[in-house]
Amino acid sequence: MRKKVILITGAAGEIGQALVHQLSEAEPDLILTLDLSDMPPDIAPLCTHIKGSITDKSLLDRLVSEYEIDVIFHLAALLSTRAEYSPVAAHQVNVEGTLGLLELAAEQSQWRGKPVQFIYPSSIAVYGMPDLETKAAHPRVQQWEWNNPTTMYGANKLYGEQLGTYYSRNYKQLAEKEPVKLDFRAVRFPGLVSAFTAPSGGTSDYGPEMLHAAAKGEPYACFVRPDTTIPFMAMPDGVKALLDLVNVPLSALSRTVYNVTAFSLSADDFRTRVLAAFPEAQITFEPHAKRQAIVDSWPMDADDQPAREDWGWQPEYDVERSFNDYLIPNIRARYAK
Ligand code: AKB
Repeated sequence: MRKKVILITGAAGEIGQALVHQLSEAEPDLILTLDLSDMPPDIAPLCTHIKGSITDKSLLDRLVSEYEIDVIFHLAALLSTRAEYSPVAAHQVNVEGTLGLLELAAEQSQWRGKPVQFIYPSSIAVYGMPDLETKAAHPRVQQWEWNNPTTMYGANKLYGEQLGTYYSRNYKQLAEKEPVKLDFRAVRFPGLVSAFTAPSGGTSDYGPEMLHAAAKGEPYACFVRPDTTIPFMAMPDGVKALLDLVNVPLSALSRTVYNVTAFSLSADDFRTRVLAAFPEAQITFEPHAKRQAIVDSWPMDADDQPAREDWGWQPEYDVERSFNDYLIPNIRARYAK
C-alpha cells in the first residue's frame, strides 16, 4: 500500500520552512518535501526530503508510484526580481512546473477516487497598477481588478491561478465520464516577513532586508522610495492562511482564489519601526528605478473580505503585534546567538 503524504514543493524556502515546522506539530501523515536544496538541519528530521526539481517528470512519476499524495502545498517558484533576470527559467518553474504538478494531482485524484487538495500561494504581483495616481486612487483593490501584471512572476502566478481553477472545474470537460477533479485553492499573499529566514529573489524584500540588516548591525540602502506602500504579513499568518484554507470544507468556498492581507506600510514607516527597535541602525534610501517600478505596480492594499466571509480568515498579527511580539524579539534572539 502506498503511504499517504502531504507534499510540499519549494519546502526549503521561507514559507516552506515555516510550514513544515507548524504542520509537523499536528499532522500524523508523512510530510514529504521536495526542493532543489537540502532542508536546513533543524527541519530535516521533521520530514522526508527529496532533493530535486519539480520540472523533473521522472522524479514526479517516481513519487506517485511510491506515495498516495493527499495534499500538495505547491510553494516552489522563482520570485519577482529573480524571474526578471531569468524569464525563461521562471516560466519553466512557475508555469511548466505548476502544470506538471496539476497533472500529477489530477491523475492521483482519479486513481484514488478522491480529490487531491492543491494549495497554491499566489501573490499581489498579479496586479499591475498603471501609474502612481491610479494606485493612490484605488488603495484597496478587489481580486479581479487591475489583473495586468508587469512582471514574468506576476504573469506566471496569474496564469497558475487560472490553470488550477481550470483543473478543478473544467478538466477533461468533453470526456464521456467526468473525472474526479482535484480541489484547487489559492491565496494571494502580500510581502511576507519572517523573523527566522531572510528573503531572496523577491521585490518586497526591502522590508525584511532592512530589519535583518539592522539586527545584524549592518548598514542598509533601501532600493525603493520612502513613500512606497504595499501590504505585508508576518510569516506565522502566512502559514495560518495556508492551514486555514486547507481545512475549510469545499462547500464553504465561493471561489478558488482569495486575497489575504494583514497590514500596509510605507518603506519609511518600516524604517521608523526598525529604528525604534534598533536606534543605531543605518538605513538610507537609494531607489533602484526598475525594482521601484515593479513595487509601484503593486497595490497599496488588497481587499480580503471574501476570505473573511467564506472561511473566517483573520490575521493574528497586526502591525504592532508583528513587530513587537514576533519580528523584533525573534530577530534579536537570532542574531544574538
Ligand atoms: C516577491 O517580492 O516577489 C514576493 C511576492 C510579493 O510575491 N515576495
